[in-house]
Amino acid sequence: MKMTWRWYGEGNDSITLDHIRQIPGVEGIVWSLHDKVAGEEWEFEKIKEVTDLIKSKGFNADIVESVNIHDDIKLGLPSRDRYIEIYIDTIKKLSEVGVKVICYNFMPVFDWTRTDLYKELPDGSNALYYEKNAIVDDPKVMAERILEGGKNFTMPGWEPERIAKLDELFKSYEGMTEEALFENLKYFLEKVIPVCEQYDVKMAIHPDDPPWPIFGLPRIIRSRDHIKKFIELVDSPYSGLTLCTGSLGPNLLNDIPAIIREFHDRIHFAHIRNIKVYENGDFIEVSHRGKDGSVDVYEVIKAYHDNGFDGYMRPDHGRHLWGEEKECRPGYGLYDRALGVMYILGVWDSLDKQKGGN
Ligand SMILES: [Mn+2]
Repeated sequence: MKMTWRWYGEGNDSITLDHIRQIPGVEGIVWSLHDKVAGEEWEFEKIKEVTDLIKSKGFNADIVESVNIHDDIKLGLPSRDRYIEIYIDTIKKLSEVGVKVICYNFMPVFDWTRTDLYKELPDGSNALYYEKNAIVDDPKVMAERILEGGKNFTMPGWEPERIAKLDELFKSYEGMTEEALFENLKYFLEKVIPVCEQYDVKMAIHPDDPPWPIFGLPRIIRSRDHIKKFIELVDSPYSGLTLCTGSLGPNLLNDIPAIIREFHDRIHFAHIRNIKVYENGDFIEVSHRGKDGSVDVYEVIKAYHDNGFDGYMRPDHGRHLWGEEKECRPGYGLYDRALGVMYILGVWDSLDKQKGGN
């Protein structure tokens, strides 16, 4: 297992690479060109500049999260072929600097969704929160809330350019079914995966967050059965998963350790996050410690360890601690994620010892 850390780039993150160097065990930086909107070309010079900087601090730059997919691909419009060409061009450029895994998602219109970015926990820290009844009918109201909470940082999936076109976007998805969305994903993968095989870059789809349909839009990566169907769309190891415990976790019917054991050879990137699900179905992000939430984080890590997982892992979101919410990105503060790294590595190292390793 290779421990990594998501970093949003210079000037776009309150945390620096020098901070990250002091967290034990972090080998790689999960990066992206965060000023790019879906469908835009990625210039090689910009890719090289970011990855050179990351490597100069002693980290690998093996994972990109994310290269976002243009809505025309998700919608299956004739213009998708042009956007797929651009995507393929990006894959080739990324392979040139040694990128091994590209994380992406196939959620219509919205990426992740929350109703409160700074909900206070009993210990005085605060975290991202999802209240079912606070999902308002007008998605624009929610978009405004998220953009406001994001301060001046870019918010992946919530780019103002996209939000401005929300009405139009919703209209184009009218009548979209799960089946059609799967078909459009298959079309995309059939074009892209042969290139990935040739250039040795693995695609890793991120599950939908939260794991249920919102605003009447279908969501197709949210349970064991959906993942099974995805795996069979294009049966290549290069078409794999970013397994996110925080995204699958809010549906308590998802047995995450069992999902990891079943699909481990197609998981290229593991996101570890704990969430606490309340009786009414609302949920909040909590510390990585298993006992603090509804995800049995120990069993999750053990499922990876038992299967000799040698892919990439990162602590996903964390709470905001010790007042850091004033400057950090929502969900991406320094302290709780650093504690998360130590919890995950603590479990991992003790499992190594039990197996007789070192
Ligand atoms: Mn995640």
